[in-house]
This record gives sequence, structure tokens and C-alpha cells, in this order.
Amino acid sequence: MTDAQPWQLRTEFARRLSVMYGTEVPAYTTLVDISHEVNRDLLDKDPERAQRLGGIDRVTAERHGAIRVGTPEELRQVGQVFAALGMHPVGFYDLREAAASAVPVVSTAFRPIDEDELARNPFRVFTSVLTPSDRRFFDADLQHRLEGFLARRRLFPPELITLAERAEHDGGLARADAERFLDLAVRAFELSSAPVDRAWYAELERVSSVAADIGGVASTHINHLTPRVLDIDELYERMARLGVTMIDDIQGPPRWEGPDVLLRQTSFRALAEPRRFREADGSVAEGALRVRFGEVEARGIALTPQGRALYDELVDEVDRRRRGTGRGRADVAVEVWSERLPRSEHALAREGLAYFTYSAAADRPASPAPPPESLSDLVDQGWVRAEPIVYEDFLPRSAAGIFQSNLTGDGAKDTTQRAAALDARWMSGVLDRTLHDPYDLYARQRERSLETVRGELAAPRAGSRP
Ligand code: OOG
Ligand code: NI
Repeated sequence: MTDAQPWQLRTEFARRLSVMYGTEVPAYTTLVDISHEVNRDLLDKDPERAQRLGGIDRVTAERHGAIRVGTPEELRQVGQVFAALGMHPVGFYDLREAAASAVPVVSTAFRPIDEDELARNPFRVFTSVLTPSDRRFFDADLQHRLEGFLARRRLFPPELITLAERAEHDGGLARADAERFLDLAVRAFELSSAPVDRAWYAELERVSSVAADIGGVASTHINHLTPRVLDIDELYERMARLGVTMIDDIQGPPRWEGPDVLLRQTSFRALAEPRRFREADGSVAEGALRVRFGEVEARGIALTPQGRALYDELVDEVDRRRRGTGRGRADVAVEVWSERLPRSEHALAREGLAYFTYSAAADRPASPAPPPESLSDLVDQGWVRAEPIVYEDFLPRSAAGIFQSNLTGDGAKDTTQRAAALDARWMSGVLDRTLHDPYDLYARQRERSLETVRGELAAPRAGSRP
């Protein structure tokens, strides 16, 4: 018997993780409170805009987290735990290439993929795995010792994995099993109090503080949990007024007059947390590590491959125009966007730059003439309504920025060495699961809505005379 379905497990897991993270990192609670204030204010002022990209209940509960693991086997186990929560791997991000500093990881995001599942609870976890075989970061000796260290640790108790397999197989868990599963799952992502080997941690930190964070300790932890806010510029100002220093920039698209697309994020470094260290002589001393942070995000419309290519071009254009001018990124970005990006949702749809779902308008023309053929005419003439599809994924450049803003140093990257070949196929093989392509998911959602529209426009309307 299953008392708790995957979406209920997911909702409860996200809630408990949030409670745990709030006690470990109090600034997170402040960030959540301010996000909710900003969201409520916008809902009062402009309810249409506030709920254009998701109902307020979804947005209020919405979080993403991030974790980092060390080995393919650990990644496979993470995939199993999240499968129990109805979260599937989507997308491949190569942070080794996206970051200027040494960030030796490749990543995916686990999230729900069906519309109704996303509406119930869109919880997602950005998940990175270390790349010890990449010679640009690790020489053969360090790779060997690092892999040895990782092989000896166990992040997830076997009971957690067994329960996760049962949940995936049965489509949920009985009450007592669900309770046990959630308890073990949340505990697996708590910060450990076990002493950290000072010399080993420091050796890895010289290569990359991400490598030390992952491979310098015998456990993993959630390193941030991100609420969604409907007005990130307003949030940035309110946090600053409270004395919380955010990173200089909001990552991703600028604030501008046109529609919000993709994802805007900003973050702050959490305080150093007390940790115990084991010294070379075996004694244990008090110390501190600063490995966690706070982040907040605003989500926009999902772009098609053409839209994304344009976005990437605009990002490069902003870099080019800024070079040697001393101008701020946000200023230049608004200028570039105003020149190059359509200013309305309708134009984004017409030019095939963004994803929408379509529905037959209840008040569509009652004319006896057949509806027009093209989708844009159907929308223009009031037959069909378009609703934007919200972007559910991440951006490699922003992710690299998030990683970078939390590094203790740049680390070392030997660019004369060859990169280890790790790609989406490799990751799918490691997970032993389908690695979903985000564009396919958005395109399918669009197609499904169009099929329904075709059916509705072809059928005689209730109450109308033939
Ligand atoms: C993950 C950073 C990426 C985001 O929102 O882009 C990320 C990490 O630091 O482990 O969470
Ligand atoms: Ni994040």
C-alpha cells in the first residue's frame, strides 16, 4: 500500500530540507521571508503579472537546491533517491568549460518533468559530480589518492537506497516507510560534524575549493537552497537595506521593458561555520569553513534553440561592447536587449524564439468561416490564447558565476592538458537512466497543447448551431 506518492514525498522532502537548512544557515530564512514579502506585494499590486508564470502557491513553495558528489556510483545513488521523489535528470552542464576558475565538475538537474507534477511541486536539485580524471586539474598521483578516498566513504546508507528503489518501483511508500525514507534522505544532506583532515583538505583546495568541498570530507551536504521571487531587483534592494551583501550582479538577463526570459539569479556568501579539523599529529582543533551560501532566483519564459542561440549571442555582444569601457554589465545589457530582442510575448512566439502552450479561446469568433490556418493568425484574431512556458532549468554561465563567487581562491587549471571526455552520454550511462533534453520536454508540452486546440477548433461548439 502506498500512502505517500512521489509528489507527496517530494513536497515533504523539500519542506524538511528547508527547515533543516534554515536552522543551519539562518540567513536563508531571512531570504525566504523577504522573497515572500516581495511576492505578496506584487500579487497585491499586479495580480496578472504575478501569476503569469505559475500560480502563487507553486511559486511560494518553489525551491531549488544544489549538491556535489564525488564518484559515478554516488551520482547513480543520487539518481535513485530522486527517482523516489519523481525527479528525473534533465540537461548536461559542463562547468569545467563555463567557469574561468578551476571548477572540475559536470552537472545535471533532477526535477519533475510533467506539467501536473511541476504544478504540484517543482522542486529541483542541481547536482554536480567531480572529475578526478581531468588532467587539467588533477595529476595521476592526486587522481589516484582522491579516488581512493572517495571509494572508502559512503554518502547514503543502504537502507535509504532500498527504500528509494521500493518507492520508485511501487509508485510511493507506506506511511512508516515514507517517514523513515524522508528522515534518512534529509540527514544525508546535513552538514557533518566529523573532523576534517586539515592537510588533505588544504591539498585539494590548492587545486580547487570545489574539489576540497567535495573530496576533502567524508560526507556531502546541501550547499544552498533557493527560493523563487517575482521581482528580483526589488528583492536585491530590500536585502541590501537589511545589510546583507549580495554579489555585485544579478546573473542572467538584465532588467528591461520586455518579457522576462530564462533565469535571473543572485547570491550571497553565507558566514563561515565552525568545523573541527584533524591535525597532522592526530589532535582535533576547532576551525571554520565557509562552504555554503544563499541564492534567490526569478524565472522567465523558456526559449527555443533559436531563442537560446540569440540569447547566447546577446551575452557575447554585451561582453564585446563593455570591453575597455568600464561600463556596468546591466547598463550595456539593457541597450543590447532593447536593440535585438522582441519586446512582447507575442513577437517572441511569432519569431519562434520562446515556448508557449495554446488553448482555444472561450470567446473565439463565432463566424461561420473556418478559422485561419497559421498559429499567429489564430492568436491575432482571437481564436487561440498563448500562455508562456516557464523555464525550469539552469544556465551554465550563471551556475559558473555562482560557483565562482563562493570559491576561496581561483585554484589551478593546466590548460595545456587535455580535457577528460565527459558528456551527456557519459552521464546517462553513469545514472543508468534517460538524461532528458530540456528542449524536447518544452517542445512536447507545446505540441500536446496544439493537438488539443486542433481538436477543439474542428469540433462543433457547444451551444452553437450547425
Ligand atoms: C551549484 C551552482 C549552480 C545554480 O543555481 O545555477 C546553481 C553549486 O554551487 O554546487 O545552483
Ligand atoms: Ni543555485
